[in-house]
Amino acid sequence: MTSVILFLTIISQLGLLQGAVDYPDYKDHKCTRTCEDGGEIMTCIYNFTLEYYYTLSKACYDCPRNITDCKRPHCITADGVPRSVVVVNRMLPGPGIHVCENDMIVVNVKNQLETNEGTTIHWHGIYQKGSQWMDGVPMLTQCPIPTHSTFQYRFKAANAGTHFWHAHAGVQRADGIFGHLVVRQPPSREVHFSLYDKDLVEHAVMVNDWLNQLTIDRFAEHHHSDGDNKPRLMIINGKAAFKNFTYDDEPGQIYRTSQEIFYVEPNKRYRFRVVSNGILNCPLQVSVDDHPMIVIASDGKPFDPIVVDSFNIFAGERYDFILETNKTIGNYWFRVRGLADCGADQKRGQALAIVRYTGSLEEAPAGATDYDSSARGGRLLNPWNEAGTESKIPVSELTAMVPDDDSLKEKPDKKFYLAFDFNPIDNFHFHHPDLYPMLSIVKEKHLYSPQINGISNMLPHAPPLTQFDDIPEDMFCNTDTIQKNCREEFCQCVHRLQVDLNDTVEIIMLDEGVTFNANHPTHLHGHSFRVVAIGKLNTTTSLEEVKALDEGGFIKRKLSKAVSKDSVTVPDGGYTVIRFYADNPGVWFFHCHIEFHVEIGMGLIIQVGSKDQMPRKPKGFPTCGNFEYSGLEEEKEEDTLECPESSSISLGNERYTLCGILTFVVLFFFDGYD
Ligand SMILES: *[C@@H]1O[C@H](CO)[C@@H](O)[C@H](O)[C@H]1NC(C)=O
Ligand SMILES: *[C@@H]1O[C@H](CO)[C@@H](O)[C@H](O)[C@H]1NC(C)=O
Ligand SMILES: *[C@@H]1O[C@H](CO)[C@@H](O)[C@H](O)[C@H]1NC(C)=O
Ligand SMILES: *[C@@H]1O[C@H](CO)[C@@H](O)[C@H](O)[C@H]1NC(C)=O
Ligand SMILES: *[C@@H]1O[C@H](CO)[C@@H](O)[C@H](O)[C@H]1NC(C)=O
Ligand SMILES: *[C@@H]1O[C@H](CO)[C@@H](O)[C@H](O)[C@H]1NC(C)=O
Ligand SMILES: [Cu+2]
Repeated sequence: MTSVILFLTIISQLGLLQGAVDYPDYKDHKCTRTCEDGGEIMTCIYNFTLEYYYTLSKACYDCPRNITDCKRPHCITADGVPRSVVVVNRMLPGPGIHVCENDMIVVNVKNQLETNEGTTIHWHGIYQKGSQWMDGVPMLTQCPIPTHSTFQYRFKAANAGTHFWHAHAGVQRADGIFGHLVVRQPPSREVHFSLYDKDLVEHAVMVNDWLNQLTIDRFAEHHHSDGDNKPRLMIINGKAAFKNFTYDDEPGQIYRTSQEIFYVEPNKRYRFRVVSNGILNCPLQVSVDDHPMIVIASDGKPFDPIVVDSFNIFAGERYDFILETNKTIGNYWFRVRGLADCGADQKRGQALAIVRYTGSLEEAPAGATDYDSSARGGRLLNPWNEAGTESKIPVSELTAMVPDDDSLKEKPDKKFYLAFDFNPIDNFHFHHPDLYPMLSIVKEKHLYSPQINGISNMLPHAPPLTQFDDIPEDMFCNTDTIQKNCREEFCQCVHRLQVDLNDTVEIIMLDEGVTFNANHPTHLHGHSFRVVAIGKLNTTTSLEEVKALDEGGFIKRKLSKAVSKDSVTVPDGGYTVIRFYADNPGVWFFHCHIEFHVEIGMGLIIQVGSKDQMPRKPKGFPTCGNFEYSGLEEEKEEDTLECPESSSISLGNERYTLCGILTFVVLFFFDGYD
């Protein structure tokens, strides 16, 4: 017996047993703790293993007939519909990272994707000042992490708030590579500390629309044929009770996978932290039956509390609210209702979770569960494509609780107009100009290209942040440099805006709104920005109209206490004006957070500072790029040059060059220790 234990100890120390079981959920991670004034700063290490996986896998045994089985480790239920997923540590969402301000976060990302895809992880909301190469945008800030290899992310949790992490490569984010990232503050640093009693890990809420198949299947069908881009439901913390399961031996009995339950005690004030990992164009209306919400922060930045009945959250945004549990002890629906491409004219998608008071029965809440019943009336924060009113409050009207800074000075140093829309252009990725141009096929198969100023962004073959000199200058373009007429010809390049370090930058984003009633939730990496104006003009608008309004002084900016965020939507037929202070040198992605839009070019990069102002990357940082075998001729020449003719020998009909063989052996040997 002792020798068996000894033997096992030895092999586990050698690491031979670990690989098989290493999918930690980090629910008891030592860094998940109450943040105290003067508390210790910690280094928080996580191992992420990325894999293709499956919902309702063999790990689920008899789920959902036996609901206890659904809670087994590695059992991912999602909405109950079996499908392939891409996940971290066999969880959905992946492991939550909960740390205190200024902790050091270290994540070893191991790419085990069987498809040999590259990957990266973006820490959405962390500015990465001083660790720019950890931002996780493939081909901008780093090379994609190849399969079978591990990349170590290491950065300080320097800015507090409700954030999240997600894959930034391909559409992996839409298939399950996402999780919470919450950076809490000690009481003296948290301005809203006195407003709530509890700020629990389990009250971090991740909401997103969810497909019933791998996103790349839907992507290909939508872009190359007539497949839709309309999800039918959402998941809350990876769960929804959607599919009905029946069994022959229990006729009439329906089983479903579980929905999320938030447990609360009566007469307490709870801080909820809601994150949207929205994938397609599905803004989400969030509400809790019978309870008002006191919204206190967005994207990690506090503002004067605002009491509403519901708020909308767009892809990439976060909202923190306080729920006071002063109602009758019972169960209440926590509702997430889809709008736009998930809305009333589409598949009417929603998701429900339960807020359960201690002392209430384990039963479903009383309220009706149909889509229309989830349309909460009353006061709404962050309306979708509607002008602001007394009861529909745009985020530009919030009052920031972070001090005013240089971003709010009267006159910005740089100003850009960015016109978003879907353009009817023969985008040669989806419309062959001779074989199937837009004009020759049925309307359902037209691909309207989501573009900014008529340009489709593409990624270079190497990341400019860490391999600046490998990108030829003529790969970059923007409205000022492009030579073509992009209304007639398809324009594609590495779309880049350049600003100087310490510039105050103003960006006037507008959505011309000609093709669809859409909107574009836009996210800036590396900085927060102030939202100084939002306006909905009409069903459509144009760059010229917005410019004229602006020049006429009709776009009023809020230059004092404007809300600070890093993600905001641009209303269809309207504008959103943001300001940021460019104090973080680097190459930062600025993009629509709708997966199908950014994936085919609705984004651009903002280069802050010149090449020599960029931070120095860590020693040995991986590189990548094109390879062309230009050395073949030279090598041949070298081989033959040094080879005396006399060393050729004949064996039967073949002639061998002894010298060539020797060279080969030497090269091979040399390879061994290079
Ligand atoms: C990460 O994995 C390594 C082995 O690959 C192990 O030694 C280490 O303890 C793990 N760390 C955590 C935090 O899980
Ligand atoms: C349900 O599953 C649990 C383990 O997940 C098991 O302990 C229990 O016996 C099962 N119940 C039934 C009725 O099979
Ligand atoms: C599941 O069954 C309920 C009736 O119990 C029905 O209202 C619902 O539409 C069904 N859901 C699906 C996805 O078929
Ligand atoms: C319950 O809480 C809400 C939100 O904080 C508050 O407006 C309301 O006055 C409270 N009701 C009672 C009866 O205390
Ligand atoms: C930018 O501002 C920082 C902080 O105020 C200052 O240290 C730095 O020298 C400035 N750099 C440039 C290029 O203006
Ligand atoms: C809104 O658009 C319609 C149709 O293009 C136009 O007739 C109307 O004048 C516009 N309204 C405003 C306020 O610009
Ligand atoms: Cu978009």
